[in-house]
Amino acid sequence: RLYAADAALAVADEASALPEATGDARSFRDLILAKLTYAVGKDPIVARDHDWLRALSLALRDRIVDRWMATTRGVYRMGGKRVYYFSLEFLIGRLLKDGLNNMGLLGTAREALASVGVDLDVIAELEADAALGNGGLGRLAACFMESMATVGVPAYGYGIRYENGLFRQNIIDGWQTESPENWLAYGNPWEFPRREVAYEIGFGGAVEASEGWDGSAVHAWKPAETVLAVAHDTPVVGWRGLRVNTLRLWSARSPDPISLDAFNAGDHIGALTARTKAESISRVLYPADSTPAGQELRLRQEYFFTSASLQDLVRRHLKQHREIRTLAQKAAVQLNDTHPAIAVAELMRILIDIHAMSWADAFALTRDTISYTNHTLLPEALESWPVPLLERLLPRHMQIIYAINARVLTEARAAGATDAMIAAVSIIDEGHGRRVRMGNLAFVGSHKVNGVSALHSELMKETVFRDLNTVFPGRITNKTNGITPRRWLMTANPGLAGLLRETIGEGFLDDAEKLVALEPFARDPGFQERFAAVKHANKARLAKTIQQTLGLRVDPAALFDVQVKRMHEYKRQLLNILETIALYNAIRTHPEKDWVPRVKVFAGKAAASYTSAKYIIKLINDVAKMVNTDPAVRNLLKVAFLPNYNVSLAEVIIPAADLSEQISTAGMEASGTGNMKFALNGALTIGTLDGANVEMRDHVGADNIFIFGLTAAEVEARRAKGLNPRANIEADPALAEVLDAVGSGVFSPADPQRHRGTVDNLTNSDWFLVTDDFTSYSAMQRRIDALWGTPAAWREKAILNVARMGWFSSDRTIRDYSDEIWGLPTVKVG
Ligand code: T68
Repeated sequence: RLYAADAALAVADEASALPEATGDARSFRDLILAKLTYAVGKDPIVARDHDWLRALSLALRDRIVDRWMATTRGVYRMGGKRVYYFSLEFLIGRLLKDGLNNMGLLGTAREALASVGVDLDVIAELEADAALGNGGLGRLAACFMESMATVGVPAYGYGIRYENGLFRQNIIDGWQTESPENWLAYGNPWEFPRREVAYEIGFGGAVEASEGWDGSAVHAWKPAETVLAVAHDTPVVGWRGLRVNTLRLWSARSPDPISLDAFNAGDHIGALTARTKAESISRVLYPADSTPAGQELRLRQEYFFTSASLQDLVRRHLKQHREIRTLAQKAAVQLNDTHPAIAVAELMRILIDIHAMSWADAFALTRDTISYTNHTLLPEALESWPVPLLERLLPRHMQIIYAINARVLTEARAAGATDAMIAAVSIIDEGHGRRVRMGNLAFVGSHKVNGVSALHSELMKETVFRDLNTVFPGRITNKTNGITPRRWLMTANPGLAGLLRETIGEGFLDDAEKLVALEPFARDPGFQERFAAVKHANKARLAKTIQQTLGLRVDPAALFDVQVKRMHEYKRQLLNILETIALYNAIRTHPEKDWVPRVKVFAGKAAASYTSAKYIIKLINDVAKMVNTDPAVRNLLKVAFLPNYNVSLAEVIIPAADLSEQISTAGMEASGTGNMKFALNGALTIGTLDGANVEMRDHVGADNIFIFGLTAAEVEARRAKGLNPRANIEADPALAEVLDAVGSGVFSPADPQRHRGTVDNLTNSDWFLVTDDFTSYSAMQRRIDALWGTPAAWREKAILNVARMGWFSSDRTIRDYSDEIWGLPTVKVG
């Protein structure tokens, strides 16, 4: 381990010993102009903003590439272990500003462009937002990639280069509609296509068994179809540009671009069908979070990128180390959820069928190499595939899965497992027409299995993996999520980052936990003023965005109360909008009271097929329409639903929030990461004791976070005993009034029945306990109003949140993975 730590340091030294050209605006301007001329092919006189963006990106990329090669060379030379992060999603967003910031070139680039009359902020807005992910899981992968480069973990991210990422959300007459988002329309300056790095991925066909030299069975899979996986590499720059890792995304190609026989026979369309089918694998990201797609194309995507990535890393390992048996010492494969869980069977196939390893050796090596992160407990979200589908698409893998299962069940039986336990730990679910449980496959094929917050990891042991945890005690561990402070503080909130630097110096830039140095300033009136001024400027910027996109004027002096995240019933945007209606009613009934002006900001996408979530979007927009034009509320309340939530919009919204809504039904949000972004940017949180909110309370202090509602244990108890939403509604007249209004069409006069279903569902079942938590949520909101009336007290809490959120840096998370799962050293930054 010491050896490897030295190696990482040597890599950093080599990188920083490169010729230093940073900080020189004139030479950087010359580089931009050279790119504009020779790579973009434009004369500066006629260049448009997009041309400048491309030229700047290519100039920055040159600087990054120097560090990239130094890192890659250094890692190779030292011969240490690499991490391979397997994820079907990388929600990276824009890369320009973050890249400039990490390379120390933000000021340089701004100055260089200004000298040719170009505004960096204007062109940076033109960059496409790479939305190769749905939500938290995909964004976590992006934060991890940046942190691994920062703390010196040599890593490859492996995923799919979707031509169309997450859909664009349009709001038409208050309803969500979806259209494709074409992020590659203007090309992608960050990626390097590697046509020569291509692997064959097989599907279907049959397995031929023969006798090996020693009489053992030898299996050869003869796939019926082959698709090519072609690599596209994007450099990922760590903080201060000291190390640069690689994000390698696979694109699907057909080995035969056209069937000439069919073409010559006159079937011009049919000549292309094989190609279209092959290439459809990397066409589009599945837009459902928390529900498995369940379709064959999805399974093809999963196997496609998993197989390509394993082939690639095994090839790299053999080229460097010659010996397959040392794989686990040199490679750590982290599975981001079960989407790549087929890796367990694929690695076994590679080791046994291709490298002639014995079953026992292969399984030990596989388990030592792989580990798995779980992101959800929702039973409906756990992936499983019908046995016949797997058998048809991946016949050899199905055999291997059966064989793994047989051994696991024998082991469990020997350890004293009952029939019920055997049924629960089995990879094959016999209850629902024989399906392969990908979570169980990932679990048994991993040396460590982790949850993403302390609460979630504990609940994993009690629920989904209860019996597996008994058979394999100690395998489950916790790794609380984190966020990268480079993107979510420095780049997104330069005003706050600048103020912090002036106040506590630069230390926090390298180590977010040094933000605690801010604590002594929490009550300092001078500092509070400056802190509030930064927040106000961020709110003015968001107000401008709201005005431009919705034509709605909001006052930056009002309390900005924000809920932005995927639309999901368990996240309870419905609780928020119902309470908003209650507030609206109260303001109208008691106009004489001294109300706190609030702006309710919502944003988030619903899966296209998730009807009830789409109705919640519509309800928010129906309420907005009425409230925003009602003179009776006198600007005391505004409701804004911002369309097309993505990383770039988050970067504008989060720094402008006063209040962060993290109000999921306790026990259902695995961690949350938006919660961390808001608090780091000085918003106070109203939240349940769910996911990482629990640990946030521990860190910021119970006085500095607004916790309400039932605990996870209480939720479980109420569900067990039977929910009683009617009683809850009867007990709270304000809630009854709200539901009456919504159900009878007060907010949808043209279609009074529109929200009847939503209200009926709440009244009759209320699985997410909206009516159970409504009263305490509402009461907490009024306490928040009261605090807002004392700005000094509010600001003190907000500042303490910033000071105490450093632990939630993804650098800390990555160090934890490195120490306890990957067995890798990390380096200090700075
Ligand atoms: C999220 N999961 C968790 N899933 O909901 C969140 N799912 O609590 C946690 O903070 C975050 O993961 C990171 O750990 C997701 O975002 C998905 O996006 C998803 C996508 C496809 C299929 C299933």
